[in-house]
Amino acid sequence: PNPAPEAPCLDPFALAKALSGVHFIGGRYVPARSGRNFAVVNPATGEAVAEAADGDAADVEAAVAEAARAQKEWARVPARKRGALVHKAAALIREHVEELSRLVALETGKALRTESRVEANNVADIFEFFGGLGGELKGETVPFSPEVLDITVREPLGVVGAIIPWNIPMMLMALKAAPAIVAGNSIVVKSAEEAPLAVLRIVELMNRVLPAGVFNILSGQGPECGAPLVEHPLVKKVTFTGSVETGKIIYRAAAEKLIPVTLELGGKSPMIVFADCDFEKTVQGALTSMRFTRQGQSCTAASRIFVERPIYERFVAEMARRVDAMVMGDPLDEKTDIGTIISPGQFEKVRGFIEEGKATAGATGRACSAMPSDPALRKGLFIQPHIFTGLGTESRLVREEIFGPVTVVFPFDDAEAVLAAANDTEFGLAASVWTNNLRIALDFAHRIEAGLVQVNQNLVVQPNLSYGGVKASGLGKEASLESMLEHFTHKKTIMVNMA
Ligand code: TXE
Repeated sequence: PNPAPEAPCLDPFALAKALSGVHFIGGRYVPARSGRNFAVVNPATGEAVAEAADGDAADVEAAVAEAARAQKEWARVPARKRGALVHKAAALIREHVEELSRLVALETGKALRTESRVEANNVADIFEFFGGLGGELKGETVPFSPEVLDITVREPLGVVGAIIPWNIPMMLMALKAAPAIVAGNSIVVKSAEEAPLAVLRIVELMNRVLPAGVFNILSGQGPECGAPLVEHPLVKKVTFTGSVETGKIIYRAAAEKLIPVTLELGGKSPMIVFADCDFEKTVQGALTSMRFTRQGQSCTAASRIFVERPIYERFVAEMARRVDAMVMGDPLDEKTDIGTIISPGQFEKVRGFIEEGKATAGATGRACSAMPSDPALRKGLFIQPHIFTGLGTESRLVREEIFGPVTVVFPFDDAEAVLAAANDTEFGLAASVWTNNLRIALDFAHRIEAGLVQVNQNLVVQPNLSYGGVKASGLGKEASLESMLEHFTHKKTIMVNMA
């Protein structure tokens, strides 16, 4: 049965209901084998808007069996044809951008205008980009002798297991599924408990074009549904975005099976601002990099900002003034800049950090932007963005990933000292340097320990640029041709002796 409407549905509440209680396996919607569901809650009101199928090992078994069957056929489809089909399916995503934006805003609390619509457009871009790469699955010829032909070919890995989080669920799924599928693998995704709906709809849309069983999705809890997927003997590659703790569990399970993993974990990204920067552009960059519009729930958020002393006071004041002018409210309202935190658990965690910061001697936490006044949002998970100054470098707010609308700002006088401070973290995902001095910019870009360093700009998502962290931020890259070749194929060597 197909419970969801064929045409784009701009009523996210109706669509959420229609998508209730199902996985998408082998080309069709199916309920959980156990018959159990769990509630999907609108974080702006606290109300349940849908039920999601509560997957377990039996559902994993069914999905992996379908994926393994389909993969054998899919790998035999010429690579350019596979790409062309993914590209065609991307057009369907593009037609449904508005629908998907609303649905993801409803389930995640991310503001429609500032975050959710941007994400939905990125998803279409990602499928389009990888759809164009089928012809790039090329090997090499390796010179040996005139009588021997040595060549390499790129082969798919088999069934890929993907585990995704809730902060940008559609985009993080697309970055895994698009290259995996074009490369000739099939995929089983386990969605995040908090955001199972928009990704489910995307899988159904893609299945209108792709053969049944190539792209499957399960909803469920991490240990009950995610763990059996990682452990399944027919899953030959795992790709994960989420917390460091879960990343380690998944890495261990993959090691038992000796399969490759890609891990996209957390961050504590530094933003280094020199006094000669373009002040206006840099303050704006701080706000965008901090992702206050997504309530700071971003692994690349500029969560440690270092500002050269001469402009420090002015910078902090201007940041606070601009965040104050942002509108926090109903994520589905076009006027809203800032939405909600995802779940009560994350809400309490972030509030704990804020309370700890406020209780720290010598520290100041400025709460910015007004809480929404609409009584319908009384139970919403809204947290005012906080800018902390005066914290010591050992504070938990400075060392741990908060994943909320909180940034810490420090003044600095010395370039070498600030570089050391920026690198003094277990993470290494992203960083930015803001200066008009090219020599300093490039020197810092080389010496900052991170997978991505930007100079005078914020995070620009581009499917053709590889992206991924070092240190505790992860293993491997996403996006780019390289991620498809390195992480979703293996290179087979073939030697033909013609003597
Ligand atoms: O993450 P989890 P949570 C960070 C961020 C946040 C913290 C906790 O700091 O505060 O993680 O968030 C699945 N086997 N990031 O609890 O637990 C789970 O069901 C297999 C950063 O949401 O890592 C979900 O689908 N799977 C991050 C996914 O893992 C398991 C984005 C992520 O959940 C599992 C999100 C298990 N044993 C959180 N346990 C980023 N890098 O952007 C859980 N899961």
